[in-house]
Amino acid sequence: MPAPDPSTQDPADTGRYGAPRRLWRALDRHRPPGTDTVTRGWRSPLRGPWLTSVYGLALLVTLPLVVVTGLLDYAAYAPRFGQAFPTDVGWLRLPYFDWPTRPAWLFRLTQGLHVGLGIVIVPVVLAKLWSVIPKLFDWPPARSVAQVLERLSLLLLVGGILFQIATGLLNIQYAYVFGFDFYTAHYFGAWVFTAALVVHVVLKLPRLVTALRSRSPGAELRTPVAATRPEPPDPDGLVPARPGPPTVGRRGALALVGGGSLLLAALTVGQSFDGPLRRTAWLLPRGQDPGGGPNGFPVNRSVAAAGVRPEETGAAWRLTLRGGGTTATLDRAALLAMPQHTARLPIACVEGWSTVQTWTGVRLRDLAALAGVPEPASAHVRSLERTGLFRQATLQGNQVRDPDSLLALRVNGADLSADHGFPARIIVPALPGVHCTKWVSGIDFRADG
Ligand SMILES: Nc1nc2c(c(=O)[nH]1)N[C@H]1C(S)=C(S)[C@@H](COP(=O)(O)O)O[C@H]1N2
Ligand SMILES: [Mo]
Repeated sequence: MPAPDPSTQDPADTGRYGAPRRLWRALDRHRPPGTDTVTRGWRSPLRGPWLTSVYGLALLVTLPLVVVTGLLDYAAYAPRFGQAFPTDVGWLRLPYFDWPTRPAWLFRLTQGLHVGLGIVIVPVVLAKLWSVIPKLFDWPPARSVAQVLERLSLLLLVGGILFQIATGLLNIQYAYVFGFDFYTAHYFGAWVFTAALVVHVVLKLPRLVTALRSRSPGAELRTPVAATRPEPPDPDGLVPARPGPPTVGRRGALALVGGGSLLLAALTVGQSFDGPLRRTAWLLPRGQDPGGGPNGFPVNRSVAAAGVRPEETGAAWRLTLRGGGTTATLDRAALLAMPQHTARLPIACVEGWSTVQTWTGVRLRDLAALAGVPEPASAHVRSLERTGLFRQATLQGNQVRDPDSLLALRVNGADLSADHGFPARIIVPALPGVHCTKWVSGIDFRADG
């Protein structure tokens, strides 16, 4: 081992924290081979605090919305009935509240924003990571306790967002390729990511403000490629030491990222609309043409996939209503003989797609009265399905009592198709699609919650 070079000796190396300091210095001199070649290759003159902060600002505005709408989607499942996924979240439990039935498009909005924004921010997230990637190779890897903690929070932040995006995108493609439960992973992943995000924002907000003030966006958007200059060297080392010539200006970089987001939006929003627009959602499984006619809208789980047999939904089908000590059994003719109510309501699936249709059937509150529970506090709905997570659901009192809450028998003037839940299905304003149970076989009304 060569003798220490006196010119690099620091007086502090002999002090109280001399040993750790000497260790960092040794690390500093022994950067893993190759990493400096890699970082030296990153010479984009665009990298710098301003551009990083512009992407950061875009995420600072959108990410809280994605997080909050995601948590609202969870709350909409009525976790107090033990039917949200994951069921047991320990002390990460959200306060219980009754999910409202108004506005009827509430869940359509929250799930649409969560999934839609989650898709649209992907180019911004990638651009933001690109803008800071040299920091990943910072050497020595640990300079101080504060720096180690900051890097750990960044690991959770970057790992967290990539994990949430990857699992979310796979889930809406119905690609369950991971070996774990999506809901559990996405829920806990969300909390890890959110905690890291809060730390990151607290640490970096002052720098974001300074960086954004350092350049005029208007001037930046007017600067041609040839006139693009690197930002002045910054304390974080985002600006490369030896910047290369610009191949694209900041305007071009922002246009590329913004254009990418717009393109993703254009190829996905269609899933939230009916008519020809739905077919523009090329990137999504529910963007395909659902066929025409009164039952021509997307099917989540077909009758065949659910294992419900034709003989169970035919003349032999009966609806069993239970409640205040009585049991009522009705066939479809008896239901059709009751007062019919029509409502135009959405089905909104937590996986992002939604549709609005005109449903006709019997009010749930009329069925509750028939079962001897005129003031229901909850209702448990069963279907003919024997297995599957969504073969049953519990509805809150306000969801049973809403005048538009139906056991639907018909849609758009025609009988429900087998795939849409014939002989009868649940439709409730603002209820998550998963709880709009198809092929209903029985409802238990409870007066006490
Ligand atoms: N019995 C039963 N009902 C069900 C489901 C199911 O798997 N089984 N899927 C639910 C889900 S997740 C959604 S989004 C809606 C979709 O209704 P649709 O297939 O009529 O569009 O049905 C709900 N009803
Ligand atoms: Mo769904």
